[in-house]
This record gives sequence, C-alpha cells and structure tokens, in this order.
Amino acid sequence: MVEFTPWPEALADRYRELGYWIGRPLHHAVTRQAQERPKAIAVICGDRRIDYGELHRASSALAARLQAAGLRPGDTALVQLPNVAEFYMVFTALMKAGIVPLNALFTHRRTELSAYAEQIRPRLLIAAREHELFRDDRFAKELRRFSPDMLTLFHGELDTGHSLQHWLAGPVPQGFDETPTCPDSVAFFQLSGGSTGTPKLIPRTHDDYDYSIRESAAICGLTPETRYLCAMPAPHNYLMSSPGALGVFHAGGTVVLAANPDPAPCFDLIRRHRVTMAALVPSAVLLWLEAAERDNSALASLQLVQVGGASFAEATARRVPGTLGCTLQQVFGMAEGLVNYTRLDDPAERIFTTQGRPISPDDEVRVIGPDGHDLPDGKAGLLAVRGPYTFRGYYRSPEHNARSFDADGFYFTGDIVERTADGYLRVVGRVKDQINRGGEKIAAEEIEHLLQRHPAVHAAALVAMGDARLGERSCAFIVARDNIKAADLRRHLIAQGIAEYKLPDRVRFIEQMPLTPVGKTDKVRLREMLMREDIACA
Ligand code: J2J
Repeated sequence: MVEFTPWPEALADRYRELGYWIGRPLHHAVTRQAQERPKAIAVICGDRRIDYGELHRASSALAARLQAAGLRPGDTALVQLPNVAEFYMVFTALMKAGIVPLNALFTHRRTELSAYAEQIRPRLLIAAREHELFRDDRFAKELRRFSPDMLTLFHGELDTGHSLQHWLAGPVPQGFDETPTCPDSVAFFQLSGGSTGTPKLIPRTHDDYDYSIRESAAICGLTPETRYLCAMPAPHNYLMSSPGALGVFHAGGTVVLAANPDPAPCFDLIRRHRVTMAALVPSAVLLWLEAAERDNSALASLQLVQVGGASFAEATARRVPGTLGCTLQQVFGMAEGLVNYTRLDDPAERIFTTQGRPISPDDEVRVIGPDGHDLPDGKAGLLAVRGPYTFRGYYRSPEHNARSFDADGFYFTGDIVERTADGYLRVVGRVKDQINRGGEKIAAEEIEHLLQRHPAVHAAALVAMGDARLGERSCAFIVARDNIKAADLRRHLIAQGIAEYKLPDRVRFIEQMPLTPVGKTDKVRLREMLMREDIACA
C-alpha cells in the first residue's frame, strides 16, 4: 500500500463518529448512479455522450484487464490525459482496481513527468499520443528507468495492444470484482502548487476526499439536473472536487468538457448543452465578462459561476451577476485540503468581499501572527489548518513536512488571510515562494534551479510581477557570468522540458543579487524594483 502520514487515531475516530468518513471508495458514486440511472448522461465530450452505465462498464473493463495484466492494489500509475471522457473512465477504473494514480496536467513536460515518475515509480503509464512527448515511444522508454516493468497504454493509439480505447472497450469479463478498497488508504496523489525545488505530492485518502466531495456537492446545490462545464485542467483539485466532476457524479449530473476556458467555444457549449454551472479562475472570468458584455444570450441556462484559484478583485466580482446573469460563488481551496466557499444564499456583499468559509465545522482554522499567537478577527496573519480532509504530510518528504506542519498537525498553507467576525476568510497575500500565474502555480525554486544549470548564470531569482489580466506573471532576475540574452535562457529552459506556463515572462539582468542580512536573496527588494519600474513606465 502507498504510505502516507495518517491522522491521529483519536481524530480519525471522531471524523468517523461524526459521519464525515463513511468508508466509501471514490468510485462508489459512479457504481451507484450506474445502478440507479444507467441512461443518465455522465460526460459530454465533443459529440460523445457517455451515460453512467457506459462509464461504469468501461471503467470495469479496464480495471479487469489491468488486474489480469498483473497490476495489484497499491501499485501506482502516472496518468496524463487532456480534457477527454477517458480521463474519468481511467480514474474510476484505477479506483476500482485499487491502483493509485498521479494525474499530471497536460501542460506538464519532461521535467515534471520525470520528477513524478521518480517519486512514485509507476507500474502503469497512461498517456496521450497527441502529447509531444508521446508521439513516439522514446520518452515512455526513458521513464522505464524508474520502473522497468511499467505497462504503458496510449490514448489515441492504433496498435490494440497498447491502445487505451481498446482496453476500455468490450464487455466486463465474467467474475470481475471491484477490489475491496480500504477507504482509509491512499486513493490517489494530488499535486501541490509547491514552493520547493521538486514538485511535492499529496496523498489523498478515499475517506477524506469523498467527504470533501459530498459536502461540496451539497454546498453548491448540485442535483441530477446539474450540467457542469469543466473548461480547465480536469485533474486539478478544483475541477475534480470543489465540487468538480466527482461532485457532479455524486449528484448524478453531467460534466461537459471543454479544452480551455476561451469564451467563444465555451459559450457555444453552454448554449448547446444548457450548462448550469462553470468553474473558472479570475483571468478566465475577465475574458467571459468582456465577451458577455458584447452578447450574453448564450448564457441563459447558467445559474452559477464559481471563481477561485487566485486572487479575485472585488470590482470584478461585482460585475459577475449582472453581466453573466448568474450567481457568483468564490472558492478558496488547495490541493492539500481546506476548501472555502461563499454560500449560495449569502448576502451579495459577503460574496463580493470574501473568499468564503470552510466546508466543515471541524476545519480548525487558525490565523497566526508574527509572534506565533492566534490573531483576532480582522487582522491579517498566516493561515494554518487541520481537519477531516486536510492532509497530514507530503509524500516521502520528512524535511519539508517538518517545516510545513506544527507539532499539533496544523498545516501552514503559506497564505496570508484575515477572518471576518462570521468566520469568512479574505486572502490578502502569501508568504510561500510561489507565483500564481492566473491560477497556475509556479514554485520559484524549481525554476531557479533549472536556470542555475545554465553555465553562464551565476545567480537566479524568480519573483511575481503584477499583471492586469493574469493577476501575476513571473520575472527572472539573473546575475550572469558571461554575455547571455533572455532568449538563450528561454531556449535553455525549453530544452529541459518544463510546462510552458513556467517559462519566465520577463528576464532582467542585474549586476548583483540583493541579499537580506542573513545572506538570502532579498525578494522584497526585487519586487520593489519591479514596482518602481511599473510606476516609471506608467
Ligand atoms: C486567492 N488565492 C487563492 C482564491 C486558491 C478549489 C479552488 C482552488 C484550488 C487551488 C483548489 C484562491 N483567492 N480564491 O484546490 O479545490 C491560492 C492560494 C492557495 C493556492 C492553492 C480547490 N484559491 N488560491 O487553487 O492547490 O494561495 O488549489 O493556497 O492549485 O491557490 O492552489 P491549488
């Protein structure tokens, strides 16, 4: 079984007694819907409509074949698929077989996928031929160095032996049984936005994740009539569980897949499929608002737009109900656990001015000041949390865990928040060394390490700079040994294979890195330099 840091026994018992952890595996919702309403549509993907019966059958067929191929409960899988129905079929199949996936984002490339494979040593790789790394078999073979007997299946493959679609097709073999899953074991790895050199993995258990999904579905008012537009990366925690596709499956509704949040194709999908809700990041909302100001006639069915993942300006929030013609819900969540929502019946002012309150009455939220003491409401401090769906440790990262948790198991989120008198949170800043580029998180250290591999780079520091559209973009400050150009560094990073959103938006060469009194890079100074320039430019 995949190891993880468990909750202390007493807390685990309490979460069970309170009915939070109910011992159900994550595929339970699909199995139940397939029994009760097999013809209800679970997923719309292009011209395909996949009903619950089909989602159940396809996932059982794949699970059975994986078992027959020798995969066992507790084995791990590296999965990288675009926004296609097969993503949910695979996820459900792996839950049924007790196989523990890590769902990489489709934008991830060589550096990220290698780091994941190195950590989990997957017995199974599921990837897409349309991804540049998997057009031929070279990279899949390279990944074998971490896991020599890795089985590989490709989405979009013609050769039936390795074709994912082929493994999903056909009847479920007689006698197939879903593996009796241990619900307090790890169901899958979620990805951390991170702030360190290597991407950190978050083990999520069936019990804890299922609780957050059930409650999220209730808070967001999901029903079998819900038609949920998933126009951002399907594996992201927000799109999976807040309430995400798994929340929709729990309620028996329909997930409508889009490749990205571009307004034109999304508005078309909303009109065609009478979409009732969508989950967006702030930068996408800006695009939707612009488009809807010209013409919002496609949005008549839309009842709820969720906005989360990055800081959302109050002035923009105020435009949402009028322009998109629906209710706004702010969501402040994290793959590590804690998720906050404004409630659907909250007064408008609260929805415009806060990022919501926690899912659970047993989310223990602390706002901590510089002296380590809890702060009164209204004062900004570090957000720390523990609770029934907040993890207790990153996978195999004892040193990082020692820094991220206190002795009582509170996780330090790296966010700066203030709490209102009625328990709602406002996100006002961040201490973690991360850039939030329109909801996509970049760990500064990861890129700094890659930049420093260039022989001409003496020192590198990545900081956020404000951006009207994305909220933040990244700027790399470089102290160079030799004469190099920004384009050389860009080529260097591309050659190492990182997701494109992590490439610095700007590169600034400086003579010397400003340092703090203890000799660390002074990022406050670097940010100030950027701000002064902004003023000079304006
Ligand atoms: C400001 N910052 C926010 C918000 C997240 C639901 C929604 C989002 C995520 C997510 C998620 C923010 N305002 N409304 O997992 O289930 C920043 C914070 C936070 C970090 C987490 C979900 N909503 N953030 O964004 O793991 O800094 O999860 O700690 O990608 O995003 O990032 P991530």
